Amino acid sequence: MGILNLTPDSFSDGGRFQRPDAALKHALRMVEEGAAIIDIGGESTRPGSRPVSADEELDRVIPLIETLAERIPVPISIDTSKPVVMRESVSAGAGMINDVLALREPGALQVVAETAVPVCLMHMQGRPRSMQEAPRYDDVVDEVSSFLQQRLTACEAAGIARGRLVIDPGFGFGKTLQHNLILLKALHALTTLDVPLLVGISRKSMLGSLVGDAPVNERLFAGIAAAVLAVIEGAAIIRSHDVRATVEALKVVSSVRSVTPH
Ligand code: YH5
Repeated sequence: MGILNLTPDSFSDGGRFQRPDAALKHALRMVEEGAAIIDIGGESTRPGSRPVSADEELDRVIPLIETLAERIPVPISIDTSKPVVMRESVSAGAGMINDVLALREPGALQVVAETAVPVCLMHMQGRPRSMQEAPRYDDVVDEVSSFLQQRLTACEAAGIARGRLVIDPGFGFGKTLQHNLILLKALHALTTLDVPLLVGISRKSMLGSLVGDAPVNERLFAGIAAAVLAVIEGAAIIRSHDVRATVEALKVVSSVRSVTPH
């Protein structure tokens, strides 16, 4: 899953965010590099960030989804927690919903039940504004696993078929470095829930802290190691900014896995 960079572009003449042609070019490049899904969303879930309004989010993502849906050959995933953005994005051509709140916003379960697309349910302790202030767990693996199990049950009760569901432990979302490391080491435990596992570690601060406080643009090698470990431990989808490097590293993992002696 390639992350479509929607950072503000000072050369933009079409609003606060990247011009559609620049976004399209980036998406096409990630597809060429091997991305099977393109994830788009605002920046509202970074630690310390404030929520954006639904109108602002719709203005930002709907025109882009309409443009991309006709021009790229892989599904577009919409990274949002707002039911109205989910509904309008699927109408505009999105083929997946990626929700860091795991459909806990009022109305989200019903909106998703009225669509037919896959949905990723992510674990987060707290809210982006304050989630990194004092994350606390008695047993992080147990708590993340129980939460995801509860959300799977809530989805099925709302009429969302289990075959549409994907889960994600939410690296960096209300977790200390130690919590993140424990989760990565025990990732395999989540495969017992019997739905595909998505992992997003790309460029996150946990990588920075492991390699001498590296800035965001110097976390690639650490991110590749984390992606490889995640796949070995059972991840089915890796969410990454660095598609070519990730795909090449994971080709090595797949090749070793699928080789048969003699
Ligand atoms: C995720 O893990 N993450 S948005 C801080 C960074 C770098 C990257 C520089 N949406 C996830 O990518 N959806 C985000 O420090 C997500 N899983 C799923 N399913 C945060 C992000 C980031 C934050």
